[in-house]
Amino acid sequence: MRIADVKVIVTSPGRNFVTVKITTEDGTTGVGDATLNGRELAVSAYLTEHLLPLLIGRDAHRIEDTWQYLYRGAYWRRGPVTMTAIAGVDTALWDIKAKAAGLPLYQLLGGRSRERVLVYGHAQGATIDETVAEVGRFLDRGYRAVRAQSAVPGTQGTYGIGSDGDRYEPASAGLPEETIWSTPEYLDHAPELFAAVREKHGFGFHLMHDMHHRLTPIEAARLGKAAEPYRLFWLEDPTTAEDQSAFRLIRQHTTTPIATGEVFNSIYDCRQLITERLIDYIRTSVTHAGGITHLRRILSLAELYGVRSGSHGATDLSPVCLAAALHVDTAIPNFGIQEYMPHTPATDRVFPHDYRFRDGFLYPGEEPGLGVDIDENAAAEYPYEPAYLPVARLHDGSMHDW
Ligand code: GCO
Ligand code: MG
Repeated sequence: MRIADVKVIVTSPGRNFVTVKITTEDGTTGVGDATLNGRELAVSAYLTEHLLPLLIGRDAHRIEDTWQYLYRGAYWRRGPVTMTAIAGVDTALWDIKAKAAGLPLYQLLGGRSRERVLVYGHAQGATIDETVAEVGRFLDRGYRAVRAQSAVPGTQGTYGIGSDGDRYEPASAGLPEETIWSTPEYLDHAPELFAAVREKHGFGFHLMHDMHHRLTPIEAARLGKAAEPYRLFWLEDPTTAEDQSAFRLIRQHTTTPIATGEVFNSIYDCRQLITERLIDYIRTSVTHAGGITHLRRILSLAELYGVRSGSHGATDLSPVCLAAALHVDTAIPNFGIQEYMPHTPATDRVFPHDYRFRDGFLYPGEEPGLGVDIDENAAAEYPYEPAYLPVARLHDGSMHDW
């Protein structure tokens, strides 16, 4: 089954997405998500200029060999651009293989380990009261897990707060938005948010919160301790993870579970976090960690150490990524939870899909392959628009982690 054609489709139905579409000689097609928020065209150029010429004529069934060829064959290893580009190709090849077998992808990954995929929603508000009300709205719609974020007084443009209901879209057109951050205010505010949510809605659902890499390890340890009475499902991205050993300090101080990994792109980014049991959930996505082939390795390593999955599912990961994630979630033994932010109607139109949300769970569907496609005519209606993620500064003007 030779690869006859490979395309990179960049489309912007509300936000930018990069999609790889591979067609084999017999006309079977497969799609893969290769979106890297704010750096989309770097991945698109990497694919178009450097990977696509290598793929024509290769056997589409040789997924592992193609992965090794693209990873080792570049000499230059890892990094978000490389690994996202490889992910796009890898996911499309898995889609093709599953279609050729006439099976939904999860069957090729070992078959069902569960009937449905538990998801968490993202509740946001300009005040604690607003966020508490939003959490209630999610619970009313059947969600069993909700991440609560609320604007922090004394800051400007807090992470996780937008204007678009169920979804939070941080990237904006033009140059990066400048936001203002203050850790002391945040450390006082966050426990008040957790207390208010639990007081109003009780403990009968999973509550999580995203710190978005902004704290030092000792600050994160303090917040983890303060959060203990509210029994969080997890605290997400407490500190940056270039130095994985930094998580030891957090671990020494708190029993609040820790999740991280959305910016990781290889198993080497999380090896120490996993083998030293410094985290409870690994949140790496199909799109940013080299596709299904490499993500499976990460999740298998995690399984050995009792670390569960918590796949990143923000709106900047396309429906193609979400579909792929749901097949992985359905098959693996060490599934934890899946992030779910519904895409805009325009995005759903460009990417018709078989997965469905019902009562707090997602179902990947039974169509052969990933169960998602790209409508190229619809995609062409939404040309690329330059957009960036925000940056964060402290009150004195110095740069902080956004
Ligand atoms: C999440 C993430 C996102 C990221 C975004 C960056 O947990 O959903 O933190 O909101 O900021 O995916 O592109
Ligand atoms: Mg996050």
